[in-house]
Amino acid sequence: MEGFLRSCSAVLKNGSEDGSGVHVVLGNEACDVDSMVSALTFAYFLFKTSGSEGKTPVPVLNIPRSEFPLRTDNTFLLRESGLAQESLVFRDEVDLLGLHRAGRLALSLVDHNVLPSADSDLEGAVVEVIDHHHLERLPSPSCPVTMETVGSCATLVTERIAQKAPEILDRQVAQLLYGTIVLDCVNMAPEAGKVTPKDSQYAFLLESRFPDLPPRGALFQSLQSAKFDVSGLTTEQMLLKDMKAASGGDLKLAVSVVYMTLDAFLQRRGLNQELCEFCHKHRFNLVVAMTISFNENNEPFRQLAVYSSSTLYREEVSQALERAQNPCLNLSPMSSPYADVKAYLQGNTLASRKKVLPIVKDFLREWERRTTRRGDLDDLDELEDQFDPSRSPGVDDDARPRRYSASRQRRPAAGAGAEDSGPDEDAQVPPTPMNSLVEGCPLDNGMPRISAEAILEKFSKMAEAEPGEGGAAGEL
Ligand SMILES: [Mn+2]
Repeated sequence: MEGFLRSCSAVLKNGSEDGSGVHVVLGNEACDVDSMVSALTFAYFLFKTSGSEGKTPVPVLNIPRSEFPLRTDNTFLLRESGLAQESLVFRDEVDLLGLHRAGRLALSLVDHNVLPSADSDLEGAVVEVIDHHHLERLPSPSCPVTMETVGSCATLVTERIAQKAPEILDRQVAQLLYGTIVLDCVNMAPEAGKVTPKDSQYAFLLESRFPDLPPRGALFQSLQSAKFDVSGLTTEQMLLKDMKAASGGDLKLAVSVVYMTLDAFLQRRGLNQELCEFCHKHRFNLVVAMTISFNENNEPFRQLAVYSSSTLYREEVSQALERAQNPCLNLSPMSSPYADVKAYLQGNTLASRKKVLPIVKDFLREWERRTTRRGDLDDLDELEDQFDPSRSPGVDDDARPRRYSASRQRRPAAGAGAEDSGPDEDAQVPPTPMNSLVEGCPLDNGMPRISAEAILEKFSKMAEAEPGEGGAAGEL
């Protein structure tokens, strides 16, 4: 598998010279574990069985490479299976449209069955579909479709391999497929309502052929934890993973959920500098970091930090949070190693970001009213200077968007698993897929209890909240 993957990037480089064909296997834009593994293993199957009519099979992960570290469950399974990220090919590394226009592209879709509108020009290249989502494509003689509503698309790829070329199934390929099926089918628990007889059949087949695969319960737990493990991320990646942006008047801020203790977060080397750079790069004046961790009884433990290089903004937002009554956050100050960071223990452990964001937005509306009514730009700068005489105007002015120019940021691309799609929010970066941690996340009330009731309740809620197919929430 590794050798095959390494040859793929070489093929893309050399192919541009010799004009040979490429058969790309493409997963969906959420690039969850199922999409990644289905693309890798189906392309490998085509490669080993010479099933591509002279074109070289290449699995392509449907996100830019820079976003891959945020998919911590993907990176975990890849690492556990002994594959290197470097050997993967990402969407921003291959010109699919160019290849198609040159008549050199064949495209197989796995884990989705229609191309998003932005890719509709590639439709002519689609030669096959393997998917487990609701079918939105008309069958055609030129494009065979394998669609079954099983728990995981990886089950359908396993079936194809088992029926057509069982000899190519080695332990590495088996572990990728097995991990994906177990994750998508919620540890094969019937109560979760995901697993089908076919998923069980092929999970069992993989287990019997490779008895040394990790036990399914342990594998499921480690994949589930990997989803929430941010320890390998940079500070910027941590803040982006589950971020919502909001603005009012001249103030643009981010509210990020960070899955570690605040103490550990604040102890990260160079944190103050990294927060400062984060604000500059993403044009925020302030960041609220809401940390969540779990005690030995798996009860959630919440802390909260407010960062801004501007004392005025930092104090105003902190006071709004301290004074909040709906709900009361029950904040008690903690010591902070940085003057630009206010740190709190959040006594109200039930107040997730879903509860905190409205408080922040209320404040922003009020702030906009207050500062706009003041009218004269200079008044506010004077006021701010009173709060923060050490402020460096050059730096701060650059970081702060121009007042009264509350320009709308572009909406995140549809189909990218956009969960943060409230109409009144500015989202500067596309949100991470829904299988990452957003509000109402399964961990908000403790580690997941895999009981029938808990899962059924969670899933019926998710089904209500997310009627669309194709996003990663539909996958969990
Ligand atoms: Mn899937």
